[in-house]
Amino acid sequence: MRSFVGALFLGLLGAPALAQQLDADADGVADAVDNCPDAWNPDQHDDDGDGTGEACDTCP
Ligand SMILES: [Ca+2]
Ligand SMILES: [Ca+2]
Repeated sequence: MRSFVGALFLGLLGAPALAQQLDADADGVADAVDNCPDAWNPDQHDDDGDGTGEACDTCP
């Protein structure tokens, strides 16, 4: 019973944790917090501070 509860607990926590770890551009910054989720920009530079990284900002 204990292992069943443990598995259920991990299952509930595992799905959102996995979503947070998705990293479409493989720059090491998870999509959930990446300011350019589809552009490789591990430095996350955003000089104008509009929340969109330089790597994908159409109006930097
Ligand atoms: Ca990323
Ligand atoms: Ca920007």
